[in-house]
Amino acid sequence: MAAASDTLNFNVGVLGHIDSGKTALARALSTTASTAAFDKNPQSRERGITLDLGFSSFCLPVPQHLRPLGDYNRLQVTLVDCPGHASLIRTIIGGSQIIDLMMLVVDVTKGMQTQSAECLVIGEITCPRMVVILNKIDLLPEAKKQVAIDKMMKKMQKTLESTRFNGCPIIPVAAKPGGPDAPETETPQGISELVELLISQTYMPKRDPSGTFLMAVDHCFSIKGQGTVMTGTILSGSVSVNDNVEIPSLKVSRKVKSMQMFRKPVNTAIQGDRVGICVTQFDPKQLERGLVCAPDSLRTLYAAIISVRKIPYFKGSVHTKAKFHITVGHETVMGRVTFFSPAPEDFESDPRMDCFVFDREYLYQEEYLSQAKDAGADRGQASTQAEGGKLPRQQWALLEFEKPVTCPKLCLVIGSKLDTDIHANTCRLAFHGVLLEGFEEKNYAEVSLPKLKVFKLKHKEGQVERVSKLIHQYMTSVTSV
Ligand SMILES: Nc1nc2c(ncn2[C@@H]2O[C@H](COP(=O)(O)OP(=O)(O)OP(=O)(O)O)[C@@H](O)[C@H]2O)c(=O)[nH]1
Ligand SMILES: [Mg+2]
Repeated sequence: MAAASDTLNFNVGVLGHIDSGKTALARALSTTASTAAFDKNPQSRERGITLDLGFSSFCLPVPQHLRPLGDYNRLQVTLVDCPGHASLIRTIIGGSQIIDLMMLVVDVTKGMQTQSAECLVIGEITCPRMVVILNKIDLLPEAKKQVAIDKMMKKMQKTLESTRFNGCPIIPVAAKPGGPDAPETETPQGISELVELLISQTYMPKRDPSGTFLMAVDHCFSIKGQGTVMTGTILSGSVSVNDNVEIPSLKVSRKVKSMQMFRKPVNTAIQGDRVGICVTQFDPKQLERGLVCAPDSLRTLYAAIISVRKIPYFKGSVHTKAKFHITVGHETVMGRVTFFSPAPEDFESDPRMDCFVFDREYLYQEEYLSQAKDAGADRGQASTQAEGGKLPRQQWALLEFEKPVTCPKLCLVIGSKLDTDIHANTCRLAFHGVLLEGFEEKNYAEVSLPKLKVFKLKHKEGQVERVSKLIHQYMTSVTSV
């Protein structure tokens, strides 16, 4: 039985606008990588098997630059083919949280489109590395092909300049030359080069087996006489045969009977691995997607405090009391936000991303504080800049969920306006953050929030005055600043 550790699994997300060719690219990559490009290495030619719609893999020899970093015999690249349709953005956000590298697929004849931009934003929040794929180069007229590719490359470089992916590689390909009606024998273009590029972009991802076990399940089915199989990606910790795991949404625990990684039995799997775990029987229809975890390791929250940042591309307002779709880890619910900042004397304090400090006093904000250019000013309203134009180094939001969410500690939070018209050509993602504190009590407003000291300032003829008005039924307004 193979130990999990001889294979380094590297997860590559395939994201982009609808119809940009993500699925065609994933298909071309798995085929090319497992045949032509690596004919000389018979052991590495092994073809990955799709575990679930959207997942495929191929194996490569461990690249030179990773060899000194671990005792692995092979590198398994798992492609996570995300949907492109705007309505499936929750799935895309889920997918983006399990990847080590993102391939942003752009139709070379169209350039950046609305959902390509949203994927870029999601990548900036969740993923350290990116490669841009300019697909469908076969559609460019032969005589002008190179010029058109160069032009689009320049345009993309410009777009990426202001992002964390400034200078990231851009590569032209044709994943399915001729489109849907072309014969399957038509060879994709640029795929071997892309495989080489992906190899050069791999790095040693965080693979820590010591954390608490948590896995994002994307598929669930039963095998007669054996049990129920859940396939997914391990987000943290490790799992072994005979462990007990909990399915929090069903409030049940089950014993792990056996496990497989791409059809090979394994005894144990760790963070980043893509695995199928077979547990004692339960009805697979009850869990299509969701989380499995170590028993009693997740909490179910009615409200939370997050460290928050606005997404600069979001054009709408980000106001206290507004409702957003809030993705907490892998779940999305409606919730109401209340923004608050440090007291002015604490604006320069170092951000704390690991916990929330209750014994300080905070300042209530009607709106997320941002630079005039992306705040109220460009909507013709008064800017929400703080006194003297200074911005605090950290801001927070209280989130109150319409229904409780189950999530791990310090998980990713994304707030979005998913009810925006998907044809409106605008970024629907409004803010993101890290969950610092959760409230598990249904009556959190009475039992927990009184210890949160948020108070309000009143602006009058340029003066800051103390007000003694309760800003929320539970928020106290006790001291002057
Ligand atoms: N001409 C040409 N057509 C392509 C190429 N790649 C994909 N297509 C076609 O583009 C269409 C969309 O391709 P898909 O791979 O399904 O696109 P997708 O990005 O996975 O789409 P969604 O998953 O729905 O977002 C199909 O008709 C493909 O045949 C290419 O390189 N050249
Ligand atoms: Mg697709």
